[in-house]
Amino acid sequence: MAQPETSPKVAIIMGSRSDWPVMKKAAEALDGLGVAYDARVVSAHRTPERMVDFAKGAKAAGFQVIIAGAGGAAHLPGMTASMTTLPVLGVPVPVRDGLKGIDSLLSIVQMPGGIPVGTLAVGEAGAKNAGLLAAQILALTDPDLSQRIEALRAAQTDSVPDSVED
Ligand code: RP5
Repeated sequence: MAQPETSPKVAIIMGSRSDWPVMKKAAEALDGLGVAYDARVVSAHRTPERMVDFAKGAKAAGFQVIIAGAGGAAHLPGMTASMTTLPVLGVPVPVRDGLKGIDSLLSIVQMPGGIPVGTLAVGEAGAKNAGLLAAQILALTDPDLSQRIEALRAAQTDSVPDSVED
């Protein structure tokens, strides 16, 4: 008999509470597919020890995918990826008084070879896609989840009208 899940397989971490309005799109995508997650604030520069503890312990804690969002000089995804071999999906968050997310994007996407971060689009679309991509990774070994993703794709296709007006 299948054992009940004891811990979520997806971690959503972000550098600040101010990232949550964007990062909750990842959470909503996971909610829509029935995938449990843990969301928490882990700052690379304000709480560096919390980041190290999280990243080094993530695999033992049962996580299989990490979604990491940060803005500005966005070290969190890359630093987290350097301390775990779990896949890390990076979401560039646009910050107020920042460079509209270009700063975050370049900080996250330009990882030197050897420590990969799968970087998504800037902002809400990137966060949503990070949630969907995390689910697709888990679905490689979860046929029921794979079917839910197929159904979501089909519903999305069906929702697109072919006419330009009602
Ligand atoms: C980054 O600094 C966070 O990821 C956030 O995007 C940005 C601004 O943080 P707050 O000043 O709003 O806390 O570390």
